[in-house]
Amino acid sequence: MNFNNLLVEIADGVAVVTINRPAALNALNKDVLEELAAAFAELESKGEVACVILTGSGSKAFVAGADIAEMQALDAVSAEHFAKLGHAVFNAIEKFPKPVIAAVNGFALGGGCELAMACDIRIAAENARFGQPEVNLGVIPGFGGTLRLARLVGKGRAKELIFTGDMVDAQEAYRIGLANKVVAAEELLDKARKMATKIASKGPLAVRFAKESVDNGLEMDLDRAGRFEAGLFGLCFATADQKEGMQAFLEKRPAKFTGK
Ligand code: CO8
Repeated sequence: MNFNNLLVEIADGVAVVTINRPAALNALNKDVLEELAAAFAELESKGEVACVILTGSGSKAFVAGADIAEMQALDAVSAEHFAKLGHAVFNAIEKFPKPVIAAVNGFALGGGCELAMACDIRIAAENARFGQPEVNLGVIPGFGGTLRLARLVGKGRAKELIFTGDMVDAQEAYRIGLANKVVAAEELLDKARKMATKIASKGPLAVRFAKESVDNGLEMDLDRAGRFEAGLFGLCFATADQKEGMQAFLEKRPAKFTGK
């Protein structure tokens, strides 16, 4: 998989996608967004990939935001178009049928924080900094920040972060539920790989259905969400993985899942 702004490596069931514009702190321009869409579309069809890690190149930034130089000249119509492109790409990552872990290796600001929030799990390096500083530029978060931040950390905290434009460090992000865990910067990719490999060893269809149930269930009332979950639970019993998983338990051996 060859891209101008991304590096993609696949090993042991895990794909690592690295946004590679370190001179601009991995800022998201139109090309990066389009390449991210293409990379995830290609990874979806790769049966050998069970989990994806998304990170930024260099030690300073995950992604320092949408590309301000590119955005500066937009008019109202093209800005809406750019925002819709970001929404489409981030929605595709959120709905990607395999888990996506953001390994946040420095600044995750504006569109960078929004991208990390579209991932299923965020592991933060000790030097990570999260924030939605768009008001400093006279704009609002436009790639889903007002929506996903409020869902992740609650309305009050989301409004404080968005209205002040303040950054929070990795420990504070962990405290408010924006980061799942904080690790030493030099261990970030190892820890992310370890978690991804563990997930990759589970029944892939079960993991996929669980992701669908959590994400969709949160947008439904409890009654409908319960019925949705029960339907997916039932669907598990149409898979070979359910038969293998339960048989392996009873035979006291590790399960060999096939994703079928
Ligand atoms: N866009 C473009 N270039 C950037 C960006 C960015 N977001 N962030 C950093 N860079 C560039 C700098 O311009 C600089 O380039 P150069 O070396 O050519 O001057 C290089 O990266 C290094 O940056 P700094 O010298 O500024 O590094 P510092 O360590 O001094 O500071 C910071 C690091 C604090 C991260 C600082 O770079 C910064 O504040 N960056 C901007 C952060 C920001 O405001 N992000 C939000 C952008 S807006 C956004 O994301 C909106 C998303 C929704 C869009 C909706 C569509 C319409």
